[in-house]
Amino acid sequence: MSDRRKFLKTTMKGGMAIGAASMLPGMLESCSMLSKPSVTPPLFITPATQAPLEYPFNALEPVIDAQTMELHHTKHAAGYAKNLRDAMAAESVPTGTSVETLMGGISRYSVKMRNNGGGHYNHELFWKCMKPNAGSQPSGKLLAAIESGFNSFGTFKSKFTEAAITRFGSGWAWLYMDKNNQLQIASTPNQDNPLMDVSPVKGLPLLCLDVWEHAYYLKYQNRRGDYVDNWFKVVNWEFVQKRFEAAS
Ligand code: MN3
Repeated sequence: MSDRRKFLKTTMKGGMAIGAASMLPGMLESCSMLSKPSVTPPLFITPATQAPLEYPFNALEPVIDAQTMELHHTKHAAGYAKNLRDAMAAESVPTGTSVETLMGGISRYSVKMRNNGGGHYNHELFWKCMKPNAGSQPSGKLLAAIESGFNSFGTFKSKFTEAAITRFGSGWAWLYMDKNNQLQIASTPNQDNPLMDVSPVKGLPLLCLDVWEHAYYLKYQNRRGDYVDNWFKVVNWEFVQKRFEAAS
């Protein structure tokens, strides 16, 4: 059974198990949307709790300092996860509902759900997109797709950097796959992401970069460009590549 079918089956079981007839139209809509390749969540499905960080807080030094990582993971991101669970309880969303499902129908929920659901999802993906001693660029099918979509890895890097540094205020930069399985670069404001039905850019996020000041201010202060340049040294291209291959 493909991951997508497994995911849909699990989602539907979750929807049926609670017996809440009022949830079904929403679940069904989400499911039909999730059946498109652009939003199939490959490799993992995000619950409303934080996964353990796969490396120590100081592992990404000197690119990201330990204090920033610790505050970011245990305060900022933990706050989004908690507020998301509170919103899910207040708005009667079954606790087993994946965050991906929630994102696809986020327009039906509160601003609190949108901000904290996005905040939680984006950070869970962000931690996985980084690792210590990372390789400098992707390889295999992902590299080929980047070269065909953006001409070269260098051009991809400049475009992604531009998306990250020109995002006014707080937000995220993305490499994502659109509904035609094409790679795209975009940025979103606040904690929005391409899985959200309210987002003007839609698709499956493959790689994300947090450009909120809390992600870099202690070390880089106002120098977001330096943070973005250095961040490429810790991108976990193996993870992004596996995610890409699972989705395409
Ligand atoms: Mn953040």
